[in-house]
Amino acid sequence: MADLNEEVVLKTIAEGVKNGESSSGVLEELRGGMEILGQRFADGEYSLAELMMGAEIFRECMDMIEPSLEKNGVSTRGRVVIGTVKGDVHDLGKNIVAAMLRGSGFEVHDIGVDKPPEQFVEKIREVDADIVGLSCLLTSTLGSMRKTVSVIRESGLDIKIMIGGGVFSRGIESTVTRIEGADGFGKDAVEAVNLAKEWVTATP
Ligand code: B12
Repeated sequence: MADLNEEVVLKTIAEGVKNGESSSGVLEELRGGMEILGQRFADGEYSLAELMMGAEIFRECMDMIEPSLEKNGVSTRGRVVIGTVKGDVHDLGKNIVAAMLRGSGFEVHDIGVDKPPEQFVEKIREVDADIVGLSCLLTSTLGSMRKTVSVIRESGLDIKIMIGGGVFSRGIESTVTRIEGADGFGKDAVEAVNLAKEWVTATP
């Protein structure tokens, strides 16, 4: 993945899927590759074009993996609205979280990337969501994440707010407590699903 060897990556993933390898294990490996890719970009070894190519390979892999993530979604455990905050267009991680939540039986409404707080609020109202997930990858959009959390809180909606994204996993900001008003932080899609399950079970 980090070497952008599309042919090898796609072949390896296709074989893994065929042999029934664990989807989350495969995803973790891919994510590791993206980490290295990001580091090479940060070091000036890769250009933006290479970053974009990595994203494209990742997307192709997701197309192969997603059906196995989603196949065990049967009933609706709860409704989730998810999106990437304003100013940020990264969506690969958010899409994994959405797919895993769907696979665990949640009804997920993905509003996309670069979304202002008002659009989150509007969608939460429209679908009467139980949980909202906010994704953020850039240090420069952390303010946007904070604003979104506070606008949702000020709207008076009865909703659990989950935050996540590379900006946290990379350790730039340490923990969820840094964003006042959010109910929980998921470092990856598995944690996101666990939090969501915990919250809907706790609801009487
Ligand atoms: C791919 C990529 C891109 C692609 C994005 C394509 C797409 N459709 O998403 C493109 C090429 C468009 C891009 C653009 C840019 N990028 Co970029 N990008 C990356 C890269 C290499 C990988 C990100 C990724 O997808 N990782 C894989 C996914 C699976 O991981 P993830 O997002 O972390 O998601 C997991 C968890 O975080 C969590 N999670 C994610 N969302 C959520 C939500 C919730 C609710 C929960 C609970 C959990 C959760 O679960 C996921 C699955 O486990 C990172 C490097 C890195 N190490 O992150 C840089 C990186 C994020 N980008 C960076 C930069 C600087 C940019 C640009 C500004 C570059 C430029 N000069 O234009 C632009 C910004 C555009 C914008 N306005 O948003 C920097 C950010 C640095 C910083 N401190 O802010 C990074 C870190 C690279 C670097 N080391 O310099 N980028």
